[in-house]
Amino acid sequence: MKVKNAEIVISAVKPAQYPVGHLPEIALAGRSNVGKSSFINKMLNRKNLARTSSKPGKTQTLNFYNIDDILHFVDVPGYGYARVSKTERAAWGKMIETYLTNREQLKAVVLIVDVRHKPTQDDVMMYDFLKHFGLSVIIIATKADKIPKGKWQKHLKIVKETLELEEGDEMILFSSETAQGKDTAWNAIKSFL
Ligand SMILES: Nc1nc2c(ncn2[C@@H]2O[C@H](COP(=O)(O)OP(=O)(O)OP(=O)(O)O)[C@@H](O)[C@H]2O)c(=O)[nH]1
Ligand SMILES: [Mg+2]
Repeated sequence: MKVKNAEIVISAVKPAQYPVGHLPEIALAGRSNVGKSSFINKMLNRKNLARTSSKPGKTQTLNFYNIDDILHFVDVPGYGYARVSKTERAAWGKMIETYLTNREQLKAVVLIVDVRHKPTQDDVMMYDFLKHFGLSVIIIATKADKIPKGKWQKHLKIVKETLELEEGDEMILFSSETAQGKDTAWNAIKSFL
């Protein structure tokens, strides 16, 4: 997909702030610092549209990006960041849950995991949560550039087995450094629009 225009529409914390209209939405979920915002930037060929950081917890709101008036990407704050208070975590949970479970425009969730590591308990919980609510899921195993090619298959197998990936849920090896997997990811996303 050749993206011409991509721009932030709004940073929302509650439904009243979500964009109006009927553009289909694809949400990005995953552990804090896993590379959600980097994924968005790479998919859009933009360096820093979605703000990234080497420190976890950069994205704190639901950030809606309009892509050529065809779809919205929704950057979701990451989970599993230890240095937030219980109260903050509860508010976070409520905000994400409200969005993921009530948004008619939401067509699929891209769940991003780090291909180098076995998915965490939080990753498994998120996957189960998404499936429980009947959402379509695309798994992106990112940071492929950080492990040698010879180890990719072994790591993908661990991701698949740990998440207990359901038949039909696509898993795509990706890198925001090299753009590996970008076309495959776009095809997967387009199949849900
Ligand atoms: N080598 C490599 N580094 C990556 C890749 N994707 C992300 N990173 C790095 O990982 C760090 C976190 O990336 P972000 O995109 O900000 O992660 P995030 O999931 O949006 O994080 P939060 O907003 O805090 O939840 C940054 O330092 C990125 O440069 C990748 O595919 N390869
Ligand atoms: Mg982010």
